[in-house]
Amino acid sequence: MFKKILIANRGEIALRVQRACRELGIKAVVVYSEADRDAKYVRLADEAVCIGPAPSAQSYLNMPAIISAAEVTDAEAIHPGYGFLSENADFAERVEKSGFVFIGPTPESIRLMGDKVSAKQAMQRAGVPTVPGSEGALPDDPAEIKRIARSIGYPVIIKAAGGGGGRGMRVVHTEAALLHAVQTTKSEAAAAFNNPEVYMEKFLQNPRHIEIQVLADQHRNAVHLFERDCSMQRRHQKVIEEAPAPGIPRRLIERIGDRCAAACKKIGYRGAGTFEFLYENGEFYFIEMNTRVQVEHPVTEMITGVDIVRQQILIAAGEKLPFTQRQLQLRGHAIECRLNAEDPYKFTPSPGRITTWHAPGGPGVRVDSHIYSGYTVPPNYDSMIGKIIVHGDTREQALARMRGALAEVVIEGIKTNVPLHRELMVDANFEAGGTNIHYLESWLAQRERG
Ligand code: MV4
Repeated sequence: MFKKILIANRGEIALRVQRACRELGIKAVVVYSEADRDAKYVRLADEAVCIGPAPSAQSYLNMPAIISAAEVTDAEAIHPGYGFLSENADFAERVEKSGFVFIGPTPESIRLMGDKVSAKQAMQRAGVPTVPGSEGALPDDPAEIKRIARSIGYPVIIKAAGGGGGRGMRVVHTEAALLHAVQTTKSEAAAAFNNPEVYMEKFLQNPRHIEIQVLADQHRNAVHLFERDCSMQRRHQKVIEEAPAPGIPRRLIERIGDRCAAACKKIGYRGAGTFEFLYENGEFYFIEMNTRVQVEHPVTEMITGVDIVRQQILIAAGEKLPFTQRQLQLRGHAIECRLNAEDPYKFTPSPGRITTWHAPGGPGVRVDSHIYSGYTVPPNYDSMIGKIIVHGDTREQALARMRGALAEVVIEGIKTNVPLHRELMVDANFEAGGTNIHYLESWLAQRERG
């Protein structure tokens, strides 16, 4: 097993990874920017290395600085967390070329999934159902593009191969708008991703966003850890996640989960990963795969009892998965509310000093956060400052526990989205379960109108 791991991230996930290291008896090195100098997890770490000034480009995205920090501290492996360099194939490659273990998939897997056209083709070949669309990237011939759109049927969506997570896409409702949309998406993609390739899909109008968590070791074992429902989002930022997904037949999840695990084996995937699907009218359609640990991994940990970050580390060290698919059982229901330092209804960031913080607690309540009374939220990074996760025997119990947890929270000095969460937890449609990806934005618009 590793003796020392470097954590190439910040905030709550840096703390989360550090906790997993401690439990495994592994020393944790954190890297930090000048803006994170006073963070509690920096002090808690066995060693800490300042890697640059506040802007991410000069710190958390600074590959040579991070690799040098691993060298000077004698770390053996690097955990990238989420965001930043976590899905950067070149970084994974440089980590391994420098003699460290990258705690994640191979650079080849990251590259395969980073290109959404190759990802979709690989999944199709592996038997994972995908959204009907173009076979690979769109050709240049305008007549051919029109023919493809006609065969799919309008509305269609044009997506950049280099995009993902909502970047570089355009919906097209009529043939009259098609070629211009393709051209615009291509030039934006060339500028943003240095890759002009685009592909076309049938546009699904009211889907839910359901994702499947997988774990695969380096010995051809792969399992799925069931699903998460991440439909409650605004502008591609998830706000609430839960597991299991309300109202989706278990046999359907088992079937799609088995396909995902089989696909992992087929492509030689290793580590934790997430298959993103759109779910509409009882059907699953693969859209993208994330090759990192995700923000919402705790809801899966709560319903399975599996420590996903611990497993990432063990897999990277070459160990076998300690359970089979059959040994994994779904237990109860979990809900996560993301805590953001922002105006709860206008969503403008609200960095600054947290004067008071009282965390909620009690049975089935978990708080993953690095904040404390007196902590200053820097203005340089994402506004997420933590997560409240609850577990219950039933969805009703989980909901009751989340309402209780949110009622207990005291956070003063900055604005947070806690008031928004309190409202959503008593919303009749959320309570009923199964709302789609557009629900939150229409709820907010409705609320605005009064
Ligand atoms: C789609 C779609 C409808 N039809 N693809 C947005 C993020 C990226 N991961 C894929 N996205 C979508 N792809 C087809 N063929 C609708 C979305 C979408 C969406 C997906 C998941 C969660 C939130 C979303 C919000 C708007 C659009």
